[in-house]
Amino acid sequence: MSYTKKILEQTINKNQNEPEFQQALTEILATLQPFVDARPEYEKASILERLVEPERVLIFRVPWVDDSGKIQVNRAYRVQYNSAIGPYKGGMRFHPSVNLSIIKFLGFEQTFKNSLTGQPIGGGKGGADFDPKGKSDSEIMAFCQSLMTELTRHIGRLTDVPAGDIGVGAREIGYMFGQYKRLTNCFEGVFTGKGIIYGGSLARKEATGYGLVYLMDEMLRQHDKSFNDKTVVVSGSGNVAIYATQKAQQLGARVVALSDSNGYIVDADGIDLAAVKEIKEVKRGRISDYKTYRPKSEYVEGKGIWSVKCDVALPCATQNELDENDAKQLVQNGCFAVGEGANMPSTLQAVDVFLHHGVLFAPGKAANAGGVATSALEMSQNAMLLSWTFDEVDKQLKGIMTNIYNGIAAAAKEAGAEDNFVVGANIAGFKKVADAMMQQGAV
Ligand code: NDP
Ligand code: 2IT
Repeated sequence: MSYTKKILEQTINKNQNEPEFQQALTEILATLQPFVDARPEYEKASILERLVEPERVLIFRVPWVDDSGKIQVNRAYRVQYNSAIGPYKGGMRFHPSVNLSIIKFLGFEQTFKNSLTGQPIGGGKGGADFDPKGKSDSEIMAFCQSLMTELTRHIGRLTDVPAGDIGVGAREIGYMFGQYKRLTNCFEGVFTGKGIIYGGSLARKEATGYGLVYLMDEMLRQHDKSFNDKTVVVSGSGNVAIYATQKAQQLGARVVALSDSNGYIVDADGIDLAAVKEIKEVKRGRISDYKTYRPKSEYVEGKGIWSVKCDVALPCATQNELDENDAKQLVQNGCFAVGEGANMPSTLQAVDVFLHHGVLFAPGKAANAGGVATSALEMSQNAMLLSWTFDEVDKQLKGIMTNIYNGIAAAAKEAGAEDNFVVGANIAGFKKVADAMMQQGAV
């Protein structure tokens, strides 16, 4: 049996109750197989055995007191996956679905994603099964402070630098950063996505969504297409979805649908983003509220956003939100490009449908790398004690996304799989981390 296949089987067996982790492993190892098996030096150095095993996994209790005086308990995680090319770097997710499988899949993907950015950042991810929905500000603060009372001892600006993800934005990062500073007596760039007035980077908030559209725009351009006058469907209505919508609209696209976990809205005239920002960023409300701003729009309860006809689909909500049937429907409706703003939003079967039908498909680890890339720019600015303008950061982000596209396209072509950006991203991301591990010996 091939080396890659053997490690895939072994690792799946060893991590039986972790379906999301198994899915990410399968996607990456299956596409790496020809590349790795043609290079016996990787097997000799046990690169895959080391790559699939996180360097460290932390699981800890987070006790906090709610507004009624009752003690609540959540479970938190930090998976420090791989530090071959830089300090562990990756977001924190607060969502009731968070478990070890989800944080491991995210950390594993992050290792490759961070490598693709070309910046010196390793892979990590964390989170908690805490549900921020319906919690007061003081409850959010109590939770964040308690979580940091433990996490502080495990992180540092040159060790592990967390950031935001689902359920974690500027408010949560502020509370976590504040508690870290208090416990360590040290003002350091230990989080990214911080508020602008205390060390955050301009354009970090916009970066994941903007970066996604920059990469897709480059991909379309190199295939004689563009966003101009195209119909786009974006899922989710959080940080990534909002700024992907904004940039797509700036490039002349008509974004006609957005969603949240309750349902989706369709606005054939094009989404009014100011309304969405007020609902989501200010009021922390539901996407169904959009109808009060735009009475002619339609709200549909439940799943089904991928049945809305579009040219370009940008899944920006969560893992496995787009399955095989959704992919078939998109293809049938004429969708010719899909860019993953979320992490692993398409199931393995959905990806197969896209590739089989020649849809231009950009996997999350490349397409949504603009967020973490701009986090690394925030780390650079913090280290230099200075801050760049919005335009300077945005220009660098655009350059990084163009480089990522060119890198994954070249790697795909070299592997004999032109325009298969899943293969391209996995090989390009893997190579740098694997080679760095080889040069550092048995660590
Ligand atoms: P937010 O919390 O800002 O928004 C998440 C959005 O997705 C919300 O609209 C939410 O709806 C929806 N959503 C979340 N979970 C589910 C679910 N189980 N089913 C249906 N809808 C769901 O998060 P982000 O925008 O930051 O993150 C979105 C995705 O992008 C995630 O996969 C994340 O890992 C990825 N990502 C984020 C980056 C960043 O910089 N923030 C960088 C790279 C990737 P509701 O409010 O109803 O829960
Ligand atoms: O999935 C991701 O890349 C993020 N949530 C952003 C990570 C970061 O460190 O900015």
